[in-house]
Amino acid sequence: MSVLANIAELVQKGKAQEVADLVTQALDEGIGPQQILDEGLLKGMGELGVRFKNNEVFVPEVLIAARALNMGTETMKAKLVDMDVKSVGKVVLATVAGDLHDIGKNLVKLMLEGAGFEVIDLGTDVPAAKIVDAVNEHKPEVLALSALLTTTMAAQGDVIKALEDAGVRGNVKVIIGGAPITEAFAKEIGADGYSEDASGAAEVAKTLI
Ligand code: B1M
Repeated sequence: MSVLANIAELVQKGKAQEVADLVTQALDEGIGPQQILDEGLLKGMGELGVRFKNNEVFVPEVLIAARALNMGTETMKAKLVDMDVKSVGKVVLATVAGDLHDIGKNLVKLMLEGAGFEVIDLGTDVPAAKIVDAVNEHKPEVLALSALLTTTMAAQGDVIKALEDAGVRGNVKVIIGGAPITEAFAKEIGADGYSEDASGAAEVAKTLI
């Protein structure tokens, strides 16, 4: 089995340390971080996602796999993030209220950092009021919001409304993303930008500032 196929399988089994070791091995073999992500880490999570949908695995297995995946991306962080890059701007990043999914958000963070942004990560399940407070405190050029559930995507609109109510909407560009999000939805709620993937989010952020 190839090292990437092995990574995909071990993510599904939640073997965090083995995943980290194999990511290091893959990097040593000269495989690029993007390929390790797409054909190893995310492939594994994608396959597990199908089994999750079919009720073949349940929340605990998916959580353990998520931890393994995050350890894999952490192992690649140094490769994905050029530490010498001068900060091109500040981004406040969050997964919106009611939503605990953080793998996509963490990838967005890595890509933004790789593009030279300083990222203030508020975590998951972040209420709109807390996001407005962070915008006021940190004065970022960009606010990046992630949502993975059809039941939480509306919370991205709530954040924009809260920024308007606080009189600070004009101070920050808002970009949104996540599996159920579309360009049309971004327009509908008045976001400034949308991307379907993490590297696109960094590109959109750059064009907005
Ligand atoms: Co959840 N979950 N989950 N889950 N989970 C999904 C999303 C689901 C599609 C599974 C399914 O049924 N097929 C489904 C949503 C259905 C829907 O709303 N339409 C679902 C459900 C229903 C649930 C629960 C309700 C299950 C339950 O309890 N009954 C529950 C909700 C909890 C909550 O949030 N309140 C739940 C819980 C969980 C876990 C906690 C077990 C775990 C999360 C662990 C964690 O994140 N630390 C989990 C996981 C892992 C998944 C799946 C399997 C994988 C998601 C993932 O991380 N994908 C997922 C099924 C699937 O997607 N195949 C599923 C990899 C990640 C890289 O992709 O986050 O989409 P993603 O990010 C992408 C893009 O979307 C984009 O960039 C990334 C790629 O480059 N992107 C952005 C993301 N944010 C962006 C922001 C941007 C731009 C791009 O700009 C700012």
